[in-house]
Amino acid sequence: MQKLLEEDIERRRKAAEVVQPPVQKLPEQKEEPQAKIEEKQEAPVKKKSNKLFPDSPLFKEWGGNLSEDEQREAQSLFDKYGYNVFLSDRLPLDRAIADTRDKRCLEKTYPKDLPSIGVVLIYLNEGLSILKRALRSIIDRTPKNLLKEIILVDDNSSNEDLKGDFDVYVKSLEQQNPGLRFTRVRHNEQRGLSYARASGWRAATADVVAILDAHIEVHEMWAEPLLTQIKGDRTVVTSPVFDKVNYDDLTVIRYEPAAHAFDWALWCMYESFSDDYYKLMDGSLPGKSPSVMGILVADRKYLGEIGVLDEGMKVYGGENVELGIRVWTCGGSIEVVPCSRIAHIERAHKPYMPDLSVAMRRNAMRVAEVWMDEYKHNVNLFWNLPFEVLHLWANYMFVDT
Ligand SMILES: [Mn+2]
Repeated sequence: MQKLLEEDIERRRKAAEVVQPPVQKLPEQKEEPQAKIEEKQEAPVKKKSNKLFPDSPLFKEWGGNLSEDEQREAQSLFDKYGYNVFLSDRLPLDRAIADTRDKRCLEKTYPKDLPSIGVVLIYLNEGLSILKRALRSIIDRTPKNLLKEIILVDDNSSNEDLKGDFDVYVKSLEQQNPGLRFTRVRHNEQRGLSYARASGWRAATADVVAILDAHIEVHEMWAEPLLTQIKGDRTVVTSPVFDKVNYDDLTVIRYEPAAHAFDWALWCMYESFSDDYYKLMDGSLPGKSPSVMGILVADRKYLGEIGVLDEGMKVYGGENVELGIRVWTCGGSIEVVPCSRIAHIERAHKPYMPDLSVAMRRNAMRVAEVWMDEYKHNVNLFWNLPFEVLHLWANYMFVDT
């Protein structure tokens, strides 16, 4: 029973990592032909090497043309980061990505006097070129008059290149963009996502704060639709729609807009919008959502008024659900805004903590204890708490005698 439940949790965790929203299927084929053409073009030039890592998820679809040395390098970078840094290092920082918006988004116009935006990027041993590309996309694809500041929050990275090389890069961006304020926040111990996000919020000064992961690229016009919603109602906390960036070939796969919901594990999952939303027959319209997947864009002061985030949440998981409950309970609402899109790498594994389920369970218990009153038992039941206590007790008895 214990084992089965653990497997179920693991399965759900994995499903949530790669979960696809219910109403979609198109994009996968879109990018593939191009990748195949490239392989064909390069095939005659290079000698075919042996596949050194036939079981590695990195080489399942990608890397057929690499020499053995290159395979070794790519695999070791993949082990370290959970995505393809070997390829990222070879792609332009300002690479173009497909426009995945609904056509109706292209016809929309937005107010001229939108609030200013500050972007917070949280990182922990992120690939240097991945982080640079995120910055590049934000600077290139956010109107200069709206982008007030970028706040870089380092949750105690140990990688050397995030010290020297990255500092040099940020300095060069500062020189190229004199009107843009850069702020560095560094933690001297790992504080986890929730605390890191809140520390970024504390450093922000813009009207609106966008708290993003650092393994992203923003699409054209990502900011305007979000700022328009917040300008209309400062208590709306918004999320863009994520597109998936494959961890192996780094191509962008379109995701259909969907609400960000959660289950009794308090684990985030995609869910349909309300029936009323679909009656409008317009997929470019913002839809109400129970929670956010993680990334959020909100009025800075409003976020402060509702207490920002629960900084007692550790590592990862559940903090986004907590925010959802907090926002709705405090009189605000959450919207997913389809005309705003961000491409986000879904890692194969998270190098900073191989087993996240311990932190996830602890955080779920905490959310249940704080917010869920009599419903907290459902959460405890999902996480198998009664069995776990018995199990620990049994172990103790046996070891002790
Ligand atoms: Mn992420």
